[in-house]
Amino acid sequence: MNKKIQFGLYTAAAGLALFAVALLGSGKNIFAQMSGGLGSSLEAIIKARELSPDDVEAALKTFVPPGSYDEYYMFASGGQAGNVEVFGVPSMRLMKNIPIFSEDSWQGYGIGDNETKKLFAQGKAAGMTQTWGDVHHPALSVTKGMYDGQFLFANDKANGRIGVVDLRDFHVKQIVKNPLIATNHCGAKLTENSEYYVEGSQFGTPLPYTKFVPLERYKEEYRGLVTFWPFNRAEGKLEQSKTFTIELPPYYQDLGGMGKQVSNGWVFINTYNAEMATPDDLKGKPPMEIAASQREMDYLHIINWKRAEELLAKGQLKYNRISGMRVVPIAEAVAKGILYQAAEPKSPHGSDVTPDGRFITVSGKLDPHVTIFSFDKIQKAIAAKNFEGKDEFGIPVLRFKDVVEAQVEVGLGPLHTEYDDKGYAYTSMFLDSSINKWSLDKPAGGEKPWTLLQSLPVHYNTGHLVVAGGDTIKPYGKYLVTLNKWSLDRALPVGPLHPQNLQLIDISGPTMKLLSDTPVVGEPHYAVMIKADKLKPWKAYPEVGYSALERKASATLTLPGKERVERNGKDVHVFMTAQRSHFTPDRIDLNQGERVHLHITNIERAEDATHGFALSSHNINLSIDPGATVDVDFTVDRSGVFPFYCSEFCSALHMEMMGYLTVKK
Ligand code: K7E
Ligand code: CUA
Repeated sequence: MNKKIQFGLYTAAAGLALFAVALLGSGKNIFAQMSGGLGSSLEAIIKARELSPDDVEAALKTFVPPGSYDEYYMFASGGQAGNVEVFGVPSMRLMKNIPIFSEDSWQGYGIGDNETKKLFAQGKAAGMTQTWGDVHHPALSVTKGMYDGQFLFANDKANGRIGVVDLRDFHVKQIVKNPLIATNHCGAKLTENSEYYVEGSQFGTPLPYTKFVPLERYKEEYRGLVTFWPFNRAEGKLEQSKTFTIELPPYYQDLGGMGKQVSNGWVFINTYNAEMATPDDLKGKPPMEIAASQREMDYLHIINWKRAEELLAKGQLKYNRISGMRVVPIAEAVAKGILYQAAEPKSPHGSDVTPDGRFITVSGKLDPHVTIFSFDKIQKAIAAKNFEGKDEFGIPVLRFKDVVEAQVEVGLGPLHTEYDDKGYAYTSMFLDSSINKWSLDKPAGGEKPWTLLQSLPVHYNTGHLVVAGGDTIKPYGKYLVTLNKWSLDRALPVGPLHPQNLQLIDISGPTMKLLSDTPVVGEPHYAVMIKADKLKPWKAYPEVGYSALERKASATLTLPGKERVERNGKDVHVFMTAQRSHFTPDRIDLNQGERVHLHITNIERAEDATHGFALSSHNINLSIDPGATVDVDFTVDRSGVFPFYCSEFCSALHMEMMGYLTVKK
């Protein structure tokens, strides 16, 4: 549309919008200041910036005035960057990076400190320390099916690991490695009260993956699995010794939907590559992407984890110990009524349970439909033992027509589905580059059930999408963010590697409306959005040097006046404090070959008074929050004079906050 005509149309629409804002505003009379509607200066800005009525409306809906807060936190996976990024919604301002599997020198994460070394050591894969990860699915802890704002979990698909973040300080508390599998994917879901974190494998491997078995024995000896990790909330830890694992066929496990409410106790994991194709193109095998897409149907695993838990507790479930993990064989899971399957359309992705737990939506990447399974029908078919047969592993397969409630033709490349608070579903369409809204069985607006209602173009190639609270039993609705894989022309060019693109969409009305674009770095997969008031992060560690977190603070805490250097043979312990604008001690004299243990306590109590500790030429940078103690051990193996300084601009005399570490040959 011609911008001038648009501008003409503008006055009515935006005038109304502003009027609404004025009415809703907290008593501030915007109108009075605008003398007769819009105000000439506002009109001039709109004209100069060539804004359309929709642009102005979007701006009004997303603008968060300086000093004001956003309504929601969004935690978005950073993909190969190995982190989770924290955004405010609706402004989409980036507020924090939470490094989990990768280093972050700003936060001194993995840049010399002992705590990260310990975390990375917990997360070794095949005996090797990994300093990156591929985060796909962040998940928030839940209580009675609702986000409680206490913990954040994230999986590392590349190395089969899980990180646990404490949302009191936004620090990683634990990284666990599943010793059975190389890669994971469908985890990132918690049971209704965070009893378990549920981790599913991705690519089939021998169990454990560190055992060599040739690919020729794929069907016989390769397997997938689902591991249930009990979560000890008081400790903030997943307990490896209490896990149980159910062995699954070596189809590629994709995504898991946790049962909710009526279906609590069950998990639904879709799979692809039911063909069990393995790659070998130089020997003329068909390409994997073709070989793994031959069959019309794949399998949805339907797992009664509650029953497995109960039988285990009673000693009535047989398992093998593999790499210290309790692994229930497929045959045992089938015999005890724990594992079933349903046929599902070709190459599915997404397995998303509705908030009431009655339906499970699965998207066929190569099928233009989303398929909605009915939990009730699944239960009835299981009770009636109404199976069409078994798969190659003896797992009963439910008849597709017996368990499907509906199929909605949504278009090309459906991936993930989330739900709002009004009976609608939203599916991300990778190939069509759109978000498609459709009705569940009882849409609030009275539309026909199971019907496509709107397709909103997004830019471009959406992967996941998130509705505020979309993963809970009572979504908040209101906003949806689509996490797009390609940005193409949506941001200033920055070289051949483009940013990814997050787009904020208003879903509060009968039709979806695009509000904003936010280019981001790192590939976003899933994200979760929680009401801001659910989080109560600490402003400083509760007591100087002591926190509930494992910082060994009590052992190495240094209080003012107690600073000292203790020598014990070649070990030199330096108990140091940091306070605006001084390190005490600020001179450390060492001999080459000595082993230094720095214990630095930030004795500030003031909010935001973080100090850094950068030591030249030693690959060390620490970030020491108020009240925290950070430890670092290293051997001085080179002589020289090495200044250290505070790397956080903390005060007017910050530049003077420094010292020397000297090493005599
Ligand atoms: Cu669709 Cu790993 Cu959740 Cu990415 S997965 S998009
Ligand atoms: Cu402390 Cu700068």
